[in-house]
Amino acid sequence: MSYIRGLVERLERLKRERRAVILAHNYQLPEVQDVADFVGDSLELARQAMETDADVIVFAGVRFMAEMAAALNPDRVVLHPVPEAGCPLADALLEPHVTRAREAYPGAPLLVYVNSPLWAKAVADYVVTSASAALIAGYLKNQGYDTILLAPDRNLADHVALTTGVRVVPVPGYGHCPIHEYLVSPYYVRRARDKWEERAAILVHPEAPRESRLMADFVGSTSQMLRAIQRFRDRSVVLLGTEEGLVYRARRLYPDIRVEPLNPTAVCIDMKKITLESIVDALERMKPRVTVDPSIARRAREVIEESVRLAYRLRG
Ligand code: CIZ
Repeated sequence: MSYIRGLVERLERLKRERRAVILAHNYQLPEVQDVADFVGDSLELARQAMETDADVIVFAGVRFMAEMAAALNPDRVVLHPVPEAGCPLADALLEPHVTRAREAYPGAPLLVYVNSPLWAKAVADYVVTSASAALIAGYLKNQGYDTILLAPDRNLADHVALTTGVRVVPVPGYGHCPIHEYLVSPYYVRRARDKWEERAAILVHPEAPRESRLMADFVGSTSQMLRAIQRFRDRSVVLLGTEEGLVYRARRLYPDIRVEPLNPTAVCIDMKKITLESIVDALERMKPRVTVDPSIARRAREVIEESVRLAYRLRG
């Protein structure tokens, strides 16, 4: 038997024995997406986990995602195969940033992006995804707030400010995802336009810099991009301006549409730390387990649940 077939068979056997599901983020390696029970964005996955009757969740993604899944599923074992798979954007947010921002802007609601540590979700007024941030900011504007705080991505804060007209203060001022900031930069968008002109549809993530967003045909989260691809099926190619792993997912969903990465070097090495071998190993040893402080997890869960309910209501 081939090495890979043997590995996948071991994985399937362990999954049955442990009553486990594998959740994989849209940015995971193709072979990890292939063995996953669900592939999606971080919040979709954490909520998906709540709907399964599995005893064990193997989270193939970065640490903040695994922690959110653990917080939303307190009665299940959550395994994160490579705990050092972190997120520099999430790690940029520290407690003094929040304290100082709350002091500087008293009464301003704090929106915390899912790409953040669990403690920050627990102290947030709302937890937002890149898809729900503008909706919730618009709702707050209608409630009379003219200033809101958004942590930790400054580009998402700018995107929300531009699309809603609300004053959005980024907390801290410099938080960014290096992949989107440097590898979905205006240079790569211009390079694609020079090559393809209007024959390409360019879709970029809100974590990309303002100039990249302004030149794109569409700006949205990974799940919004996946849905939007169909709208551009008349173009010669759809270019995804985000971590390149999303292209594999998109090609599986739309085999008849040509989908390419805007920049094939936009690779998040933390996302790629989760391998098939590490998943098999985690299931075999039933570790590394994700442990979260129960009181922080409870408060984070309440804020996430309330925010999700509000976003669904606002979407109509
Ligand atoms: O929340 C997520 O999964 C991330 C990191 C991005 C997105 O747009 O889905």
